[in-house]
Amino acid sequence: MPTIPETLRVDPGRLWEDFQNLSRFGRTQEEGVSRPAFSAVHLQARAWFRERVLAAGLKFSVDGAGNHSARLDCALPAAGKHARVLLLGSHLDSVPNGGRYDGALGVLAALEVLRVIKDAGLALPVDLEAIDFSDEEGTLLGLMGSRALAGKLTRAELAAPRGGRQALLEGLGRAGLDEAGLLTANRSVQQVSGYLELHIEQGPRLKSQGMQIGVVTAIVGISSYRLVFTGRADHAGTTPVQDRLDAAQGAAAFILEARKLVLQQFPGCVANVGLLVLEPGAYNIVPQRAVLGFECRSASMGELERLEAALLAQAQHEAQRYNLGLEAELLSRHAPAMMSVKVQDAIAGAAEALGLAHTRLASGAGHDAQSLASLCSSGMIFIPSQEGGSHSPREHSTWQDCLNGANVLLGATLRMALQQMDQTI
Ligand code: HGY
Ligand code: MN
Ligand code: MN
Repeated sequence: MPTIPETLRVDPGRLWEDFQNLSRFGRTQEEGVSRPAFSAVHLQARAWFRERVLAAGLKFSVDGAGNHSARLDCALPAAGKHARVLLLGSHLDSVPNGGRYDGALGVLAALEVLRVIKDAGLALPVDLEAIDFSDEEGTLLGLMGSRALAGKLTRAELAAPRGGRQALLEGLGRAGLDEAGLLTANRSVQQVSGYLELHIEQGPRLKSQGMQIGVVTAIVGISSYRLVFTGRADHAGTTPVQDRLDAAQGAAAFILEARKLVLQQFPGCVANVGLLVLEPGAYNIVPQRAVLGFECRSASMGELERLEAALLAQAQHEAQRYNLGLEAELLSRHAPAMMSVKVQDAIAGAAEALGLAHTRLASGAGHDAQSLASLCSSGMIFIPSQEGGSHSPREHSTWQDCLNGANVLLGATLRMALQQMDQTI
C-alpha cells in the first residue's frame, strides 16, 4: 500500500468559519438550531453548502433523493472513468431546537477533507464525495436520503411516513423532488467503495472514559409507531369521573408502564413517547382520542421485535383497563447495523497516528451509516459530547475534539482509499 501522507491536517480556521456560518441557519434563541428537513432554513443551509462546494472548485450535484454532494475526481488514471467513489458525509437537517453539531460537523468535515486532498494534489485509487443526506432526523420519514441511495427505500414507507404523508409531499415539493426520484436515487457497490461519517457521540461515554475518539462498532435498530387510544368526548363538568371513556387515561398509563417495562424487562433498550396529541383538545371536553408517536430501540433485531411486541401488549392492556379502542401502526423499522471491521481498523489507525486515545463502542443513536452498511464498507467516528447532551441547545463538543475528529476522518479516508476497500462488506 502506498505510504499515507501522515502530515496532512484539516485547516482549523476554514473549518471553524464554515461551522460558525452554517450555525446561523435556523439559529434559535437558546443558541440551538431548527432546520427540519426541507424547511426554508434547511434549503437555505443547503444553498450555502452548494456555494462553499463551488468556491472550493469541487463538482456539485443533487440526486433524486435531494442528497447534496461535493465531488473530487482524484482517482488515478488507472482507475479510468469507472472509478468508484468513497463517500464521506452526514446530514444538515436537524430536530426542532436541536444542537449545532449533530450532522453539521460531519458534512463540514467531509467537505474540508476533500479540500485538503485537492489542495495537496493527491491522486487516489478512488474519487471522493462529501454528501449531505436528506431527512436523516425523521421529520418526514427518517434516514430518507441514505436509504434512497442504498436502494432500501420502499413505496410502503413513502405511503405512511412518520411525519405524515402531507408533510412529506409538501417537503418534497419545496425541494423540487418527487417520489419517483426518491426511488431511483440508488447506487451500486460497483459505484461506491465505502462510507465514513464523523459525528458527535450524543451521549456521556467517551467523556466519562477520558477518550478522544470513538470507533463505532454497531448502530442501534429503531422502530417507530403511531398509537391511537379512542374513548368518548363528554362534558368535563357534568360527566361523572367513573363513567368517562377518557383516552388521556389510557395514554398516560401506557407512557408510565412502558418506562417500567423497559427498565425491568429490556435493560439494554430504550423507548420514548415523543408526540402526544389529545383530541378534540379543549379544557372542558373529556379527550376522545389520544394520538401517540413513539420509538423503541435495540442493538439486536430479535430483541427489537420482542420489545415492540411487549409494548404493544402493554398498550392493549391499558386500552382494556380504561374501556378504550386502540389502533397501532408500525411506521418504520430501521434494522441495527454492524460497522465494517476493516473500516473500524482504518479509523483506529488514523487515531493512533494522531496519538489520540480511542475506544470502540456501539451507537445508541441512529445514523445514515446504518443505511450505507448494507451497500458498502461503512464506519463512523465519534467525538465526545460535553455533558452527553444532544437534540437540544445543550449539545456541545470542544473545538479541539471537533478538529481531532476531522483529522481522524482525513486519516481514515486516506487509509480506506489507499487500501482500495474491496467490495465485500
Ligand atoms: O434519532 C437519532 O438517533 C438520530 O439522531 N437521528
Ligand atoms: Mn445525526
Ligand atoms: Mn440527531
